Amino acid sequence: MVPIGGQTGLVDGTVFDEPHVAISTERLRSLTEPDVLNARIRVGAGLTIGEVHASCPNGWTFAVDFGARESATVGGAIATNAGGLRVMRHGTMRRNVVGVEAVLADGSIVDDMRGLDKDNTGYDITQLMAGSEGTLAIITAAQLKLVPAPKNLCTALLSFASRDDAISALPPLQARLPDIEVAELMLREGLDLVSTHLRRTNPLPPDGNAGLLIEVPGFPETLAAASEELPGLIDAAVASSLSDRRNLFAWRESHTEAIKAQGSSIKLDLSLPRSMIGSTLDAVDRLVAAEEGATAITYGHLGDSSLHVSILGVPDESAPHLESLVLELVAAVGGSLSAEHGIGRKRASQLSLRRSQTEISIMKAVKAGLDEHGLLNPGVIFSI
Ligand code: 2HG
Ligand code: ZN
Repeated sequence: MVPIGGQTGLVDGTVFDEPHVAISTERLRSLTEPDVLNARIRVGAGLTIGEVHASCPNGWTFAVDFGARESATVGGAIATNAGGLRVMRHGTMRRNVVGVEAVLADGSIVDDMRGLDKDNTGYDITQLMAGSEGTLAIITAAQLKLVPAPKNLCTALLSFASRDDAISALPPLQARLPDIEVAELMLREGLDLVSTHLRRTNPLPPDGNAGLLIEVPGFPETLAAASEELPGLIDAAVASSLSDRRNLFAWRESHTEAIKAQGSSIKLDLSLPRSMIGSTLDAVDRLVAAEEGATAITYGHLGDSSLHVSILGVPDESAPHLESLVLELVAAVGGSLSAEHGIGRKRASQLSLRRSQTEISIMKAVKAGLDEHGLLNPGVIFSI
């Protein structure tokens, strides 16, 4: 049984060659009146993240947000513990879901929709379901947390002379602006692809090689004062209207499509200790440079130290070798081979690069306890 949400994942969590029953959650569209007093919204698993945003009452918002918001569903986002653009401030789906209703492999229904912030009465079933990738239960509804919507948001693209300058700029910026919600890294190569794809001029100045998309509650003057004297800063484009803001976000959110338009690529979704980002990316660049015709397009969630690296131009026969070299490098510095898209079927054979045998045994014991016949999403997380 393969649960299907919006199918926006990258690791084949809903793709299965063997005969199977696909269970779509698209008709689970219940939506109750948002509960402002308790800052909660109760939704069916089939609503999209965009629909949840649109259902938030005035002055409140749902904090999880990402480019695939109009297709990705609540059930899938919980099952994969989706992250996205605001994790640095609000955490991943785990921190924003306070209850789930789900159907277990034996058909019983678990209704853990109580939604209290504190409830230490044994194991946390909702959190167990978050990130379980459809292997423990099929999520049918959820109780989500609402957060106060920031009053004024300042959105800007800061351009830097080098990638290292952009990476080093984040800690001083955060120290001056503790509420930064978005800090997304984009590099010249990626922006060049997006610029061709969107038929717009690259927003970086000619001597700029890296951009940081920043969003922070406050006014442009506050951001200007905080970014003054950042080493390597060469330009700042501040949004002065909603359409400016949309355009700035489009540069970041169009990376996936622009890369896809180039053909097949090795797609990596890496999480790294912040202190290791610069040196690891340098090492990845060296590995990629050794492969003739290959280019790495790196971009993503600098704010929470997770980056997408898509490697273009690698022949199919050398792709697995290059991919494992990069993943071993990431594991060696204490990074993760899946920051936000999960293990799925694609990375199941690589789980032990990141998790110990003891951890894998714990996960398998939980799986066996809830789904003894292995009916739910076989081959996901653990190879068959
Ligand atoms: C993003 O951050 C998504 O844009 C997709 O996680 C990443 O396409 C990708 O590699
Ligand atoms: Zn991402």
